[in-house]
Amino acid sequence: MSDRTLDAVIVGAGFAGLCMLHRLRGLGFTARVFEAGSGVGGTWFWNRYPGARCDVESLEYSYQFDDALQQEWEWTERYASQPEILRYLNHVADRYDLRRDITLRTRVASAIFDETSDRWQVRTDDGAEVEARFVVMATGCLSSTNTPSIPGRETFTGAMLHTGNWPHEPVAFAGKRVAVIGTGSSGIQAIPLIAAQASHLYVFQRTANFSVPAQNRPLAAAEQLAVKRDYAALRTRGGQMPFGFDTRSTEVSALQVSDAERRAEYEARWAEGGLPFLGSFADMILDARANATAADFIREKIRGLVRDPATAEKLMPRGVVGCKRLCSDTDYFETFNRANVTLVDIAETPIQAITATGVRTASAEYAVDCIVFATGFDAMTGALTRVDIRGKGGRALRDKWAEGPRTYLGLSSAGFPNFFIITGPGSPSVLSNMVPSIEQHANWIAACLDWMRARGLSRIEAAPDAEDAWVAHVNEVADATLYPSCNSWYLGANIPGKPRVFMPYLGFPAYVQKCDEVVAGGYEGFVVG
Ligand code: N01
Repeated sequence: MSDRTLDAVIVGAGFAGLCMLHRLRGLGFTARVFEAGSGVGGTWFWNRYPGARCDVESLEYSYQFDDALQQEWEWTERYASQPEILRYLNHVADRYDLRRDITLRTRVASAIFDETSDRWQVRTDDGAEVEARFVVMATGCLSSTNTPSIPGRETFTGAMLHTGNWPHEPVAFAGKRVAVIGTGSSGIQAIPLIAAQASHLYVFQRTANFSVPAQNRPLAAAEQLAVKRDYAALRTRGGQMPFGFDTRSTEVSALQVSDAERRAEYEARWAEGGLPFLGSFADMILDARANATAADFIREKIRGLVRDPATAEKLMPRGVVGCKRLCSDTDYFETFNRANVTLVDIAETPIQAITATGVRTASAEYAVDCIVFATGFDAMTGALTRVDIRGKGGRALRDKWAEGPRTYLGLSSAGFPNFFIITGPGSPSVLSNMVPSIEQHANWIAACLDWMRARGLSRIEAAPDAEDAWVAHVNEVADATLYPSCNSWYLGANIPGKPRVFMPYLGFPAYVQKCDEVVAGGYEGFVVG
């Protein structure tokens, strides 16, 4: 092995890359992280739009690898804001002295596997090359932004922003006419804050979304202390829930209880706030009739929150609660009661063009100074396929995945030895609390490298038959739910031409058990040598 050969190159310095680096260094491996941004933080570095905050509670959306860290870090709100999470990640980078192995402002352009040496040749966009035994993609599930190619976009003379790639300097909306295109989680968070500043805000909505109130609040010291007295209990509880955090999920069917009991449960969850709404009943995402009871409840709430009945009607989602990711908001629906906010239903009157001065739909032209794209991401695969990754026989990952991603456990893809993905397609990832999922993967990968080192092994890759069986299993689990029934980004349906394949794996506890069994079986389903 040449002196220049690293044990691992890690791509990305968000939650995943930082944790992976810490884990590998702790086992005595050499590793370097390459990060395109000018700072660490990943998602929380790029998504700086007004209102950006996590919708998993801060006490659970945090690392658990070091009890001292989770004891000492003080969260100030129930749901942490983007600046606070970014501070936390910078603290982690400093606390564990990670920065010396992180190269910022450097994008990995290609990673080519050399079959004769079992080494990856990794090239960065500045033309530098580095050799590594392993590559770990810690590139995030929601990091490759999607800006729709609306005709005339390049002719717009005002400012154009994307929530997922927000400027570092403050953006002043005061006195400005603003268009927000998109009403997913990002749009729903940003819209109330932009509305509070802009002279007029036009919200261009293609599909109305289900959203529940976050009920965010300052985190009381006593509440934080109570969790910290027995942090392990909260982590264990979260790990046993389908989404990997404490949704207070029940085993009860929405169809087995009386109307009054069902309503009481929804009211309690609404008042409690946030994503645990999905834990109201066990069959929420499994049974269309059960789900319809939740959909009716949320629509009734919207009717009560929005004064103008015609606007309320347009804001009412028609589909399945949770099929597109459930949003969590602060005053989203109430924002449409403001005189300076107009909802433009682009399902009814589609956007035809962006002009020099605004947005033109089939029925009107809206003059604006600024357009905010809250139009999401090429989720789960975009950040992987934009890197030129070539495995055995020079085969490109993007070619292998042309009909949709194929992985074993979401961690590895056949034909790409010594190559790992953190929270890749086929793992719980975006259907789970990302931080525990990331840690579980980083731990699994680090233990795998350690196991190989102890046995003098130089190569590990997914066996094609194990991968085929896993892909079939991921689909089988998804097909037993309501998830495939809508055009969500979980299915790639938000990106024109992207194959329609359900990408995440539902069921965090079963998944962790499977990963543990694979290890116990001597890395069952992998070919090692
Ligand atoms: O993106 P999205 P996001 N013309 O894809 C619309 C996480 N997240 O950035 O539904 C017009 O959900 C699109 O319309 P439609 C979370 O996992 C978490 O908001 O396709 N409109 C939709 O309304 C989330 O799910 C947090 O019809 C177009 C919107 O743009 C994920 O990130 C906060 C369009 C995109 O919604 C992505 O959320 C933020 C077009 N051509 C994000 N193309 C929290 O933790 C798309 N749209 C709280």
